[in-house]
Amino acid sequence: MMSNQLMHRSKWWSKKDVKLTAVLTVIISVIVGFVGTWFHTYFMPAPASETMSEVIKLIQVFTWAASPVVGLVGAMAVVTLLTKGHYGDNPPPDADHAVRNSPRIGALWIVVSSILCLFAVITGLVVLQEDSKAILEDQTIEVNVTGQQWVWNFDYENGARSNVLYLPIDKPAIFNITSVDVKHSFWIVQMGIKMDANPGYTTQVAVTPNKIGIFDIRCAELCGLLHAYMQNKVHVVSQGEYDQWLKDQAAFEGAGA
Ligand SMILES: [Cu+2]
Repeated sequence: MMSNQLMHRSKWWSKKDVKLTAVLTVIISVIVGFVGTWFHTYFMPAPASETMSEVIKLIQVFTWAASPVVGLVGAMAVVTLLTKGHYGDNPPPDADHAVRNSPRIGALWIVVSSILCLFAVITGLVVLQEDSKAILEDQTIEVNVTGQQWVWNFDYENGARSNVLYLPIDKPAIFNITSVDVKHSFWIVQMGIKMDANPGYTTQVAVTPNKIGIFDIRCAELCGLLHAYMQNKVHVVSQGEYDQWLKDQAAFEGAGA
């Protein structure tokens, strides 16, 4: 009993295990921050749109914002496992649980979590907003995207139809997305956009490609046996090359009809 009272008289932050937890929190946070941001971006393709660059930045910011939480929980787990023994038949009284019994720490934790959540929501919305800005612009390409088991089809305003997507560089493209059978998800991997394709429904997403090349289109919603093979390509080309392709493709469709 006496030792209990003595313990509460000494400041909690001067306790050995609290100091150890604090040091470990910093070390684990820094490791998780560095490894987390490196790990994520290492496996991500080089961006082919501003949206993708923003998404990668967002992942890094979120990883750094979350790393102190991982650090604190990890440090507490390590310190508890290393320093707290088995009490046997004499468990410590509730008064010993300085952290659990402190309303101040509880309140602080609610405030910190709320701030972290708000930060994630606001920064996320700011980046999403960048996507939809293109929809409001006049100079846009509109493509109707139709998902089906297990291919994507693209219909252009001039009647051209293809399962290879062509886009001119530096011009916003709007996709009107739907599906003829089950739910799919239209994903241009290197451009950082992904949108559900629902039967009987049209969803929209926009992006401005900023790199010439051939990139991957995938389905990001498990949609049946050959879901993994539901892959098409997008060719990002110059405006002139795009216009020519569109004309040829429409003529080809016309000849076939
Ligand atoms: Cu699919």
